[in-house]
Amino acid sequence: MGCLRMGEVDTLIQKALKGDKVAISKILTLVENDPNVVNYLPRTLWPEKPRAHLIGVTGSAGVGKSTLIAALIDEIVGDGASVAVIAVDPSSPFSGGAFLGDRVRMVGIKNVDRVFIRSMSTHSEEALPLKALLASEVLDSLGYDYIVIETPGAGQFNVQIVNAVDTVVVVLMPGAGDEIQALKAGVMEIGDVYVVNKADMPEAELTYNQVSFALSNVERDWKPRILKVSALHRIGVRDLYRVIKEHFNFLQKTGIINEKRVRRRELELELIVRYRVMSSLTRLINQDDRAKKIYNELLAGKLNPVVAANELVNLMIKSWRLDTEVK
Ligand SMILES: Nc1nc2c(ncn2[C@@H]2O[C@H](COP(=O)(O)OP(=O)(O)O)[C@@H](O)[C@H]2O)c(=O)[nH]1
Ligand SMILES: [Mg+2]
Repeated sequence: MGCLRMGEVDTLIQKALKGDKVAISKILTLVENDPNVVNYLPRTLWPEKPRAHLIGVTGSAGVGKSTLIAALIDEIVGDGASVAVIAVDPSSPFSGGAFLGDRVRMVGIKNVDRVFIRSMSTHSEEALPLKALLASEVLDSLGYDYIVIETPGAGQFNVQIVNAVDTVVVVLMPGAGDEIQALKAGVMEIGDVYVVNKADMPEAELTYNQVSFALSNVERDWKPRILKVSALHRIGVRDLYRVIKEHFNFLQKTGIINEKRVRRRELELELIVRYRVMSSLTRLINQDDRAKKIYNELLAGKLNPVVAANELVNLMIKSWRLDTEVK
């Protein structure tokens, strides 16, 4: 549990359950520093049955994801609901690990007690999807109605988050030629809702038409929606919120929501197992002479990766047995 004692963690949890944002933030830091911490959190901090609507907002840097989320927060809060945001964009204005970013204060959100914003550090890229998903589960258990994950529109993190959330919002901006090409090629058919943001700019209409055309052949039960929005000028944001709710209703009515949540739990399992195994492997190679030897022989080309993996996995299993015997 890092440098915190169990008693302190209990106090934190009690405060978090009462909505104390500093306490929530500290708990998320614990999870971020070591996902295994979830082991020690009480069941009250893990939703047996997910309840929140989990939304992924994805798109290239600069398209206006953070601005859009800030605007969306106002709609959500104005509707009497609560929202937590996990921003994993390193260039995000929700910066500095703040639980309530300056940007949000700047746009004048009134009911700040129903808003929680968390920036995640991008230092250890690999475990990011796991950390973001665990954080979202904890936030769900704390009762947030909406959980929004902002993801940079590329990379492994993006792929995994897009597969794990309930609703995917793809944000584009006028003149986004490459993205339109990607849409036509079908590699961007990940969105439930497409937002052409910065609709206050001259080329917005053209981009909107291109996106509509590129998506016109998509055959799905849920036909992706395309919206023109100006996040900065707060135009079309209410429509976006309405469509997001419509999609959630669709997921519930069709029962697809359950499939999504099962898939999310499966992905979490896979990510945790991978995290455990890889951290165990790293530890073994650093601390165990036999493991170190195998590793060096692999690098020197004396062992092939399959043989090396077999031997390392055997050593790992033995070290795990020892672990459990000690306990
Ligand atoms: N003209 C215009 N600019 C916008 C709009 N939304 C965001 N921006 C600007 O686009 C830039 C990038 O926005 P940001 O939200 O940080 O994008 P992100 O990287 O996708 O999170 C900022 O300077 C915003 O003020 C919009 O609707 N219209
Ligand atoms: Mg951003």
